[in-house]
Amino acid sequence: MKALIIVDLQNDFLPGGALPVPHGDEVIPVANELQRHFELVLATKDWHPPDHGSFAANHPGKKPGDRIILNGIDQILWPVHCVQNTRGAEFAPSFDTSRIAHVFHKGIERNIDSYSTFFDNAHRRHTGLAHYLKERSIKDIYLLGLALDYCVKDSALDARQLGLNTHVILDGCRGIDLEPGDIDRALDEMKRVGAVLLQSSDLRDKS
Ligand code: VGL
Ligand code: ZN
Repeated sequence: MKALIIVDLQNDFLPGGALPVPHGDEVIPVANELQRHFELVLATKDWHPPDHGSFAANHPGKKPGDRIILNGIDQILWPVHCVQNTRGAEFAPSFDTSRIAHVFHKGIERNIDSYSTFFDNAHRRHTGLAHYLKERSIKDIYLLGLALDYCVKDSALDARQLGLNTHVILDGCRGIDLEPGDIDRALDEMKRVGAVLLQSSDLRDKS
């Protein structure tokens, strides 16, 4: 069986949100339409406590985009975003969530960020997704969502390390490009580890 994993389609990552991914809203119709090609649909949420260490506001004198060492690990500082149980952390209203079997949460611990939907950035804690897939003998995953150069990329890299056949649906993703070229570098990195990059039309033609 193959699983569709929809990454972080939350208000704060959409235009008008706290950490908007440019054109992030354009992936919602793709996410909605593609679900019927999959028996299993999973989703993730960035889900931070208010005192999360990735927020610039929690480091006096720092601003979004600055880099610090957080708990021994390189960390980019972001605006306050996706705070647990706030509107910014909710799924986008136009995102069809009716077929989502399970939502995996990440970024819950104050002292460590988590871009990947599998592990935190130090690879110490897992979200439960790897175990969930293994229990169901799912080896083929299809990722889409936000942001291509952070959460989608890191999820694809971890998925490859776990030995999963990993596909990234490019027209279902948008990136931040904090440093110009970040998106292109993310595509190169994912290709290098053997992730398959494709378009949603490739899936529609087949089923
Ligand atoms: C993400 C930046 C900060 C993501 C999460 O999900 O791509 N990016 N937190
Ligand atoms: Zn975050």
